[in-house]
Amino acid sequence: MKSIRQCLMSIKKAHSIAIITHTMPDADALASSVALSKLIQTNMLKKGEQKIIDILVDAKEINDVDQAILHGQTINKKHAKVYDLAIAIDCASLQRLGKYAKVFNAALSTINIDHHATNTEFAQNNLVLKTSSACEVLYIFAKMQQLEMPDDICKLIYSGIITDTNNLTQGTITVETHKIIAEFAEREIDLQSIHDHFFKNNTKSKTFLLKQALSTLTFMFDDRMTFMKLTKQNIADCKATYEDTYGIVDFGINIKGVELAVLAIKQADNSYYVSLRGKHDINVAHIAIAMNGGGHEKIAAFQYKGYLADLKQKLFEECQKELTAHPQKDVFGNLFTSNTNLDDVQVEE
Ligand SMILES: [Mn+2]
Repeated sequence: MKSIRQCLMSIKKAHSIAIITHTMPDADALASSVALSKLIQTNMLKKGEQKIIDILVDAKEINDVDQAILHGQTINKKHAKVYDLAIAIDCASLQRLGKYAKVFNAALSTINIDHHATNTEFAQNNLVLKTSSACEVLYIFAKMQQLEMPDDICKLIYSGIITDTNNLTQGTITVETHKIIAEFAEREIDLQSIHDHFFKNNTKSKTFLLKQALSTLTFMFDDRMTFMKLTKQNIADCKATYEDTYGIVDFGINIKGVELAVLAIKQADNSYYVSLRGKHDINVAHIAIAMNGGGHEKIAAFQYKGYLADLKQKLFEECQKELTAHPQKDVFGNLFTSNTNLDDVQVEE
């Protein structure tokens, strides 16, 4: 609690604030950045006070769906040489800030607001809570400090929650997460439109990219794992953006019996960005960490510099370890019965 109050104090004190989110930003990264900027503007300015609040994000491209989050915002315009305060949001490590890590390091004080279990607590003040999204951390922060949250901020927070949990199907979803959504529903905020915006709005390009990825899909380890790959060229051919690759790996994990899904994307510099998804008892963070990456139990990623053959060899070894440690699970057998342990069920002979 001490750190939450300290965060508020240093935000109030600062005349210039840089809000920095991670490279290749997703909806949660952008929504939490904008929501934080608006929270400060709505709640933390003294009468007549003007603060510099700059949103910085090391992004080459942002797709149209996520771009909508930035509507009315100017990003990547620096209005201070050295900021009084830099706030990293949705970043598990300093590295994730990309080229803006320098700005973060130069700032007079620093805050790290995040929800990743692998967060390295790299700031002076670290507000890291294991929740659904950076947006949910922000909501908790705002509630604890009794900050005003107008509808536009709630919409941003809802956006971060539903996208980082893939429509409330994965990640850290708690009673609190549901309560936040219930509160927004009670306020009659138009949640359906936001939902449709993120989940029923795939572009033709993204769909073609998905088709490409699926054409490379292979099953491994007794069909418990899927592997897909994409290249920068595939993305260009489909006139898609890098962000369009997001969510493709889920088509692997959504298959019956598959408990581990991998998507490897070859980048322009020949390095690979590898997305991992887990199901049941599989913890993909173990695999990501072994490969010098990070993330959550069911969603993780890492970068790899080297040949695909070497990547595959190392990665598949780690995957096999994780799969062997957790035998295949059939969770559907007793899904709709109240008996959680089938051994307890009396069978008449
Ligand atoms: Mn996030």
